[in-house]
Amino acid sequence: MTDKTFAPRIFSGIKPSGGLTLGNYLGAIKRWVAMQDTGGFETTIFCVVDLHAITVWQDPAELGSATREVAAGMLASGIDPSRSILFNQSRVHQHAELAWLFNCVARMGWMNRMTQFKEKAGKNAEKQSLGLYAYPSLMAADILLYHATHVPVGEDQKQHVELTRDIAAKFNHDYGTEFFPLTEPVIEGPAMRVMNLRDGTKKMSKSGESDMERINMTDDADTISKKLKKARTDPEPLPSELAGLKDRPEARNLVDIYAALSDQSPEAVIGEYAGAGWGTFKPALAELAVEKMAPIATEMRRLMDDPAEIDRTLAHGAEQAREIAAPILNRTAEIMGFVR
Ligand code: AQP
Repeated sequence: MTDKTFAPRIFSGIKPSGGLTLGNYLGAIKRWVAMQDTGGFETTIFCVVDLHAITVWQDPAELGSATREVAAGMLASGIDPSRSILFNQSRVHQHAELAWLFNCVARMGWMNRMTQFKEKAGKNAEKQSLGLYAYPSLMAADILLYHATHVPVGEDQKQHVELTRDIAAKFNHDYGTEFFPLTEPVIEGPAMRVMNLRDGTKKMSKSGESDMERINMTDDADTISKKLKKARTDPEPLPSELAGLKDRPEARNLVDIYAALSDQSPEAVIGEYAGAGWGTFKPALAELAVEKMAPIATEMRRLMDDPAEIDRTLAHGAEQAREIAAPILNRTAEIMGFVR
């Protein structure tokens, strides 16, 4: 293994902390499929990050089914296990081991700046798990364990990928090596932050309180249509320029969702619907969302009917992941001076 040249390689993951949402699909999975198919990457690695899920309480009876559901969502959307490595994180123990090494590289001050921890912990920081606080260090391990050069993520994860670069740079500097790459976040496209359908200032999340605030990837056609038609908006029609959506977060969100689903820019969507009222735009959006998402939901349900097959796919992916991860962890330990 040379220490300086890094083949273009992608790593990204989703935590099984609930069912997948349209945010996960547009902000992550849809883009991963495109990168797998036409991105020109040497290796594409996608992970169900179950160790991240337990940073907040997960019912053991549900963690397994959520893990399989996330895997089914990736497979149904076009992640192909013969071309990408797909596995669940806890099966590859090197993630946790490298995370510990990185806990000793990362600085408290860096962790204290992480906005996701502040948002998730709220006023109850003292009662959160140590794991939630250390989450970004495990995420850095996930990425650097494979020498991933690019990480496609939504806007919410940008700060964590920057921290991954800080950890790699400090490790390289402290140990006088160039062993770890400085990974680039890939944040592009109109749906890098899909918002809650009831409150356009909040992110659409798996664990949000009301089911009406998100589209689940398992929702059927009627449910998708109903949720989009009931999505909160304002009384104004769509403007003729994108700038007219400033300070209209719910309207902007629906335009961005339309753009991402139809592979257009938000400007092109505004060009087509300038002056349209919600009575025109919402049914058009609902029809488009049903056309794109309902077949994925049907395929997800088919895959989830055969959990043993999903488990075989994840086990095979874990074997492939370990082949890359084990030598990188061993070399890291060697650089740090461990007797192995
Ligand atoms: N609303 C979103 N818009 C765009 N991208 C999103 N992602 C998540 N929500 C949106 C992207 O999906 C990938 C996996 O994220 P994750 O599920 O592992 O973590 P998260 O961002 O914390 O997701 P949730 O839904 O908010 O989970 P909970 O509610 O359990 O905390 C990432 O690339 C993320 O950017």
